[in-house]
Amino acid sequence: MIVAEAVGGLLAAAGVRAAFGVVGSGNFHLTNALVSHGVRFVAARHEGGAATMADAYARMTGEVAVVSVHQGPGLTNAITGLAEAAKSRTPLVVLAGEATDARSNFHIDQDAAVRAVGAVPMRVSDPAEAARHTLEAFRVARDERRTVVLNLPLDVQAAETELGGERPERAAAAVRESRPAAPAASAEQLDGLRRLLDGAERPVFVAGRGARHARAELVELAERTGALLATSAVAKGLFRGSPWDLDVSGGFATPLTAELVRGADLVVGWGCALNMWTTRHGSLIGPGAKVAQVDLDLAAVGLHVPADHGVVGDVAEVARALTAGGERAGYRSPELARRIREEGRWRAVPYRDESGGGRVDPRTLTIGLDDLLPAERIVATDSGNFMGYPAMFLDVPDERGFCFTQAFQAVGLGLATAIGAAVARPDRLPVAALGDGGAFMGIAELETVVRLGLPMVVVVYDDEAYGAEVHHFGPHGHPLGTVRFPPADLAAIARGYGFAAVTVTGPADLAGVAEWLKGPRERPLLVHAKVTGDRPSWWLEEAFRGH
Ligand SMILES: Cc1ncc(C[n+]2csc(CCOP(=O)(O)OP(=O)(O)O)c2C)c(N)n1
Ligand SMILES: [Mg+2]
Repeated sequence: MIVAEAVGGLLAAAGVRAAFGVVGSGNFHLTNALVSHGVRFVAARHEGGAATMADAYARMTGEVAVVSVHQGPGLTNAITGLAEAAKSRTPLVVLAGEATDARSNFHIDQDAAVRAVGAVPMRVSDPAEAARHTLEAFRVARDERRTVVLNLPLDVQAAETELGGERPERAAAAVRESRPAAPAASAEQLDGLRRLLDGAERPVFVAGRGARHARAELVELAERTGALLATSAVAKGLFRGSPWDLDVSGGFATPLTAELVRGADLVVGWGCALNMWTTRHGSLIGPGAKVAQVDLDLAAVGLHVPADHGVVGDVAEVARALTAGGERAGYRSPELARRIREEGRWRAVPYRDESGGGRVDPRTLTIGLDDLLPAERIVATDSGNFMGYPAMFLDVPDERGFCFTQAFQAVGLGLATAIGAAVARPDRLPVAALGDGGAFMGIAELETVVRLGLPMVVVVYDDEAYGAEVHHFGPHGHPLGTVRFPPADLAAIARGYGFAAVTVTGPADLAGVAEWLKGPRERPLLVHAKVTGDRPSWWLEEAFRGH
């Protein structure tokens, strides 16, 4: 057996179930070996798409996903998606062919390229060590939550190896079964947090990515301590169903949520960085409020806003350790329960519908879609001026109903995100919300949606512009010719790919979406929404402040 085949077999034995990639000569045998060992392989049309599909799949399943790319340009095409995954601590193993001979057209310094974006370069450098190197890459990805690029020099891939005997299989199974224990929080750190919770009149929990497995524990602790429950954007949906759910804290927060977080006397970040987005540059932390953070990583404590107290440990275990104790009403009152019920969602915030002249108000569009689309949905959004509309107005059933690949703030990842999420959750209707700029940037993957038979709804908020730039620079009188585009018939383009398509120029056109939903949904649907473009979003102004 050659090394390339052995590596694929080992990753399957370690528990990998899905791989995404673009196959060239340098990853052909690797990819076929994955497939022959039962791993599902999704062929993307661009490596950037493959990386983001894998990222989204890993986020929505909690599994390690594999990306498979050709040496050199196959890897560089994937780099933007890998930067997003690395920043988000998504566990990925990227199998990259490698031309080590500097005279090869395909040669680049692959270690330097991936290290530059925060991924971890590793290598199968010796056929005799292929099992050890491969399983170590898998272990680092899973247990250290890293995006690992496993370089596979072409000559090493082609070398014969003794692998395939019982020992490597057993080693892979051992890695599959092993789970290192999270660091146990110290009694002193736990006591400190208990004192803060027991002394707080108005505690708010803000749960992030590191809390997505800990809903039950946090709901119970919040019950005892009288805390209200919010999340960062990446954990949106975690507390759905609780009457004390404030939804997302930060740029997407409703006026009520912003008011209540700002009014807290204790904010506890649970597996949550409390970054500039989640705290609106710190402005959602009230002047006298105490801040505590619970995180696996000590370095996360106090990184973005000053923290009064840090607990290093697993969110669920820490919450469980604090659940016993006296009950407090805390921030919870019948009056607040009523306000959260009545004002706690963006839909309840009044606005004037500005649809007209052949264009639909993006708020009206999104509320209309929220009414029509089944509740069992999985929403992915691209980046841009439009992105708050789907993030704020489309409700999601739980934390696995929203996939937000925006740690790198790259435009163009939205469609691939929706594909990875759709592969992860075939039971949910996938919804991709894109701007026209992001739609054109990631457009190659429309073919992937059709080929995979995904019953996806792709909504394009088309303002014929890079609206983010228009709104940022327009008011200062700068020329905007570089960021405006002529109308493009995105519905026709989508039909060319094999989509069904509806053009929406006013609220009445949503009838076309209802029609599609009633049908067999054999083809995916693209909703080409010609949106009004005169309204800048203040959440994007927030983003520009962070540049
Ligand atoms: C890869 C990448 N290129 C450029 C940018 C800068 N940028 C931020 S928003 C934006 C416009 C996106 O346009 P569109 O998708 O139409 O959304 P809109 O802002 O119009 O709602 C651009 C070019 C970026 N963030 N990422
Ligand atoms: Mg646009």
